[in-house]
Amino acid sequence: ETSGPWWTRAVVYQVYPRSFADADGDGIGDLAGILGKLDYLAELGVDILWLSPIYASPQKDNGYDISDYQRIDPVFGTFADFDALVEGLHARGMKLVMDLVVNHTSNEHPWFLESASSPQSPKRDWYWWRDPRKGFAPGEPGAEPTNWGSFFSGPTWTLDPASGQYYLHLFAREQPDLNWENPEVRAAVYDMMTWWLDRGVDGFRMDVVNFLSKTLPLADGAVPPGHLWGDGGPQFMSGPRIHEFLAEMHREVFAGRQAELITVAEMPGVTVEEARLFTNPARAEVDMVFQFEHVSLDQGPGGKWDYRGLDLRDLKTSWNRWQKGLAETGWNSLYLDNHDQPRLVSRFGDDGAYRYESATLWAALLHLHRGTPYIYQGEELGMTNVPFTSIEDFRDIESLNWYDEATMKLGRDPQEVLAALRRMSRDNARTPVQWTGGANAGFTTGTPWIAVNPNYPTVNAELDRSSPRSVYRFYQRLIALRHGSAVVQLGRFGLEQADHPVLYAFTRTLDGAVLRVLGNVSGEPLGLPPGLGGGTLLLGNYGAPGDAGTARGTAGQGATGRASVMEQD
Ligand code: ISL
Repeated sequence: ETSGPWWTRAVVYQVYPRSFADADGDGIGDLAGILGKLDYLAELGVDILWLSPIYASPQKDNGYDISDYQRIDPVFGTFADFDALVEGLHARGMKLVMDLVVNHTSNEHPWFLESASSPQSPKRDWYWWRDPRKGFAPGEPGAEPTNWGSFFSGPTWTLDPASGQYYLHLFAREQPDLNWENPEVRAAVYDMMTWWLDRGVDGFRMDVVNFLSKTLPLADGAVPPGHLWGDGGPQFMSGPRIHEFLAEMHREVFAGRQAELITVAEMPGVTVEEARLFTNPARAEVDMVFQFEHVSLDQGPGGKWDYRGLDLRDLKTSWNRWQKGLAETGWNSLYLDNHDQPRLVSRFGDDGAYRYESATLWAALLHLHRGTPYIYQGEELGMTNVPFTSIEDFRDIESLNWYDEATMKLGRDPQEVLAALRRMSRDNARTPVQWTGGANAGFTTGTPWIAVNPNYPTVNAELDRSSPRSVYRFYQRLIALRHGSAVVQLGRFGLEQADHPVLYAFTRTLDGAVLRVLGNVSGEPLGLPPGLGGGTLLLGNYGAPGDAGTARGTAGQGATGRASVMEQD
């Protein structure tokens, strides 16, 4: 078998529309802005554009709080812009994947307004309404129906004073959870999805889709040390009906469609064993999952604000397990960056003197695993974390809520909280894409909604793409390599040197062809262990790009941040 489903050959590019390109000068990126960059994306070679939410939204969580699934938020444009985007992508041989956010809606969605209007509302049961805890009056401290903490700080329950009942929200209070137990909710979502497919979209990235099924009855979770609230995760991650819901969604929405579609399930907390079930083609649930194990390895027990640094061996162990676990059945998504993560070159590499080497090294390691790679806007330019100086610089609801809770309720030192935000805040990924060295990095003619990273005069697309040391050109070559190579698409993964603290080495093997990938993930030159150096260099980040295919066995002198992709003779 030397050819898998079409998406085994594909590379995905994620656009966070608010921060990508602003065509109308209001300081917020828009669909027309994306349309103007399609040639940039086509030249990069990506196959699929995943568009973060553009639906009508109060924008409390930058569009992950949707008030109408079948309208475009005016801040992003119109349906005419949207149709032009679909057409422009398809004309260039690219596909469009939409974000599907159906664990929750906005609290301004008409479904929620109706649900909240009265306990007798026919839509009351579309959301999770509960009485206060037994023995407690509404609003009394501790009266929340469960002790769960929200992903965005505070409790997962908000009181509706009129009815005396609470509603559930795993995220912000403006993001009430839909009740997927109710078949009317599921039918309404499937209709909406069908409507978008009929409009020409090619699939969905499904936001926190393993949270849809909750374990009943809802019950308290353990309170981790140093926390205010309990962990509800075990009660809503991959709950009892999740496979049933996803199989039903597949049947109702995707089955029988002729087009080449794709479904990507974002699943915080998912295990390899569960992922194999979710992505087993025979079960017809989803095509691939987005898992989080590898982006949690640099954190302590306190979670994302408790940064400890990455031990490369932990990453190798984790990725190896996922590669092996989904080798025969199922499929991996490969990512290091997205709109919820800090920038990879700052997080895992050196964003100063060795920025080019770090960015390309991590790109090579990531893209040459078995799975579908994802590039997050700006990653292909080696964009970095941002030197935010004050809490006023941040916009992200998760970051702002945590700052308040940590400083006001937990008594943490504001400077320490700020330092943790600077390292891990989602806003690191959300500053405008740096297109040029001109005003506002060429992102907008107006005032950007969040400040541009001050390094834009030296880090921008114009400069990068005309440099001999171009991160963009390296991604271009990685993508071309995947397109032309069955070994990259489907080869068996073999980890080498598992215990080496700074060398990441692996092979991909298919029908006798062997590809070897070597990366020196350190700031020091590195001698290679015997037996790893031979072969023809297909791609490397040292030496001129023209060396690819000619230089032989040069990885042996491995230098700082060096990556080499060799074809074994
Ligand atoms: O970034 C996180 C907080 O540390 C994650 O827990 C994140 O919230 C989780 O991955 C779910 O993310 C998705 O759903 C959220 C939205 O804010 C994120 O942007 C989205 O990717 C709620 O819709």
